[in-house]
Amino acid sequence: TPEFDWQDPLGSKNLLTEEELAVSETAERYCQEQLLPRVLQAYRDENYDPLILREMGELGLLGATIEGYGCAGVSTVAGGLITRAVERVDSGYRSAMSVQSSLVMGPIADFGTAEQKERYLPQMVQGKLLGAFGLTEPNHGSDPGSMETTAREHPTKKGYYLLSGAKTWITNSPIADVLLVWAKLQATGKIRGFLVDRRDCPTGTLETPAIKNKNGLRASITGMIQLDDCPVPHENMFPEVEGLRGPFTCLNSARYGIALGTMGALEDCIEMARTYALERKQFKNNPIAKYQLVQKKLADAATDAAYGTLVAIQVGRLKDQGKATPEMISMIKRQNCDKALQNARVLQEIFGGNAVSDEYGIGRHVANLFVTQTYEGQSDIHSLILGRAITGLQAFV
Ligand code: TGC
Ligand code: FAD
Repeated sequence: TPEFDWQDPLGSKNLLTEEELAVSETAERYCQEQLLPRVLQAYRDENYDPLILREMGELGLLGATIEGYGCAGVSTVAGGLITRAVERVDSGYRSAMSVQSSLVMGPIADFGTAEQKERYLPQMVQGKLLGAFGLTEPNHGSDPGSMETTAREHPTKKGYYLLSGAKTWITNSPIADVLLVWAKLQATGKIRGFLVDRRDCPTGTLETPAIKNKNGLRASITGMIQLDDCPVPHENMFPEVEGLRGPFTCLNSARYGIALGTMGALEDCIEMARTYALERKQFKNNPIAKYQLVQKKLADAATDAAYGTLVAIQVGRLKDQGKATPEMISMIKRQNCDKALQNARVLQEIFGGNAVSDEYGIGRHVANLFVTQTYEGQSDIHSLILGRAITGLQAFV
């Protein structure tokens, strides 16, 4: 008779191919051996070491689902297993990687010209060039369609646009070499994607100040993108994609990565809480793991992690077959982020006063998971996307 495995209660491993298991193992080993030992100090210092993306590049973990240009070309599920391994250590490390892979390399692969792909992808896959994705603005977060950033024809320099506007809460922006900025083309009023290459921007036209003193995601660097008549050559605009379809197509991939990624963070919380509960003794020298209320917390969390993992694998398979809808991605992004946050918060109680020490790591996951529930569409926004699909009536406005 098969034995129950509390770390994989519903046997999700059985759904994975040999290649996916190998990718997962490589990623897990790197993350546990190389990332885990440095995360506490990085979080305390609010510091992100860009060398991490180099290391990930060497292992083939960046842009892993993309075909060609030195990318690994693995399945969507394998890409998700990489995000799960990274987020088991810290959501901020996963964020830096997701932006590089899904939100900058992905759209260049999907929408870029042959020259754009040749110029950026071979360097980005190695982590030698770093990317940022600028959609959110100070006045427009959940409603990016109302953005104010514009691109107008350069009045004197032929073949150039001038970009002006501000993006905020942008992962990696202070360290990025190439910033994918979504802006309205003045001539048409339509949203277009522009590859703003820091190396080519004259002084004073592009600033990317960091946003400091965050109370979550501190091991990831976040900033603004301020554009003041920044000249960008016509050939740096994505040639065809127009409107919100551009940014949202890549968000489908990034949101998928978060759905499996947050299961890694939750699994780490379960493992830490279980170990703690077995070691901590209260009342007649009993481990607190013996008490029913503590066991229920672990049972709830393990159930949600197992369910969340299975559905993410199912949707990943459908995505590779061209059968996944954006609403499916909304459903798993919302559910997995919400469940990871709720359970992590409850598991935190198992640590008693020690939960307050950052050495125990659970508080860091809780603070990070709030952010995962907020970015890439806050959970209530995903509820409205689902509500619209179920009723045919939109409730945004
Ligand atoms: P709506 O009318 O719904 O759609 C406008 C156009 O966009 C298309 N579209 C999609 N296409 C592909 N995939 C999707 N998921 C799509 N969602 C929409 C749609 O078909 C339509 O195309 P067309 O050709 O007909 O024009 O637009 P709306 O303005 O009513 O949108 C409302 C809403 C709520 C759906 C949308 O704005 C939304 O999802 N808001 C949330 C904002 C968000 O997710 N921001 C993410 C910022 S990036 C980020 O957070 C990165 S953090 C990364 C990290 O650190 O890990
Ligand atoms: P708002 O849109 O102001 O929403 C505030 C609240 O109101 C939310 O709870 C929301 O659900 C609710 N709300 C809004 N509209 C409605 C409605 N119609 N009905 C009901 N409720 C509603 N963005 C990028 O472009 N690139 C990045 O790399 C990036 N990285 C990020 C990193 C971090 C650490 C953080 C915190 C954010 C990042 N973001 C990034 C921005 C993120 O995507 C936005 O914060 C998010 O989309 C929400 O937008 P907002 O903060 O403006 O909130």
